[in-house]
Amino acid sequence: MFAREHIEYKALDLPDRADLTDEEMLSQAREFYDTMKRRHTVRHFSDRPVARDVIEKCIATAGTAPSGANHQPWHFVAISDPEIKRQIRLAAEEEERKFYEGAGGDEWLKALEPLGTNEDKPHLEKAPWLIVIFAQRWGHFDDGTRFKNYYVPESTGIASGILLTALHLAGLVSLTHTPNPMKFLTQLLGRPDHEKPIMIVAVGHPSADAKIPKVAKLKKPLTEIMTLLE
Ligand code: IYR
Repeated sequence: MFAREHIEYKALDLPDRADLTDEEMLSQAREFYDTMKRRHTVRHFSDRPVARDVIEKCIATAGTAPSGANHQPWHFVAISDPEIKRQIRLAAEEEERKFYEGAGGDEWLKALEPLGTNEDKPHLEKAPWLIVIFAQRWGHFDDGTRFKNYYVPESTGIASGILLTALHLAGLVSLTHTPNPMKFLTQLLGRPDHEKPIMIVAVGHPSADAKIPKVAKLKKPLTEIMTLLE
């Protein structure tokens, strides 16, 4: 499908990828950690709008993610249309109602208690943008025949992480929302059947009285998430 040609990494015009000293590297790594430590999932949005160009650039950034065989098995639908947002909210709240009324199961519902979430999802209308991320189970050649995609959840997961990072660096807040089941998004947004909706990312600015759950500040210490074998 793709010609087996290569280009020299060194020949790419990447001046800011020049060799860093160990100190510079550590300082860059620290700076980025401090930036990312300030990312929080926010559920309360103001109605301050966000320019479409910003959303487009953040999605383009997500599209730089690595993927299985470089098939880039993702599609992003960016919605600011109030009527479509309203329809998504209504459909999501219908699914969430069943979930919180018991379909989620005791263990799951208990795990969510500290977050204080419920079936009301006003942010799906309030946030100026919703980005719905789809994973493509397979791709199509120009002649319409199918090819298989590889590591689809991993690839779309990485792209989603890069999207959240790009939004944060653009000064925005986001909320990853995963109504269960999410199939209604395929129909509502007119996407093909081979695409699986994986999450809705609500994007915007926090409201003046936005709150985050206290537990969200508790990240596991490095010693717990890392094993060092030197
Ligand atoms: N989809 C539900 C439930 C929910 C599930 C998880 I896992 C969360 O981290 C938060 C919520 C909802 O959005 O309310």
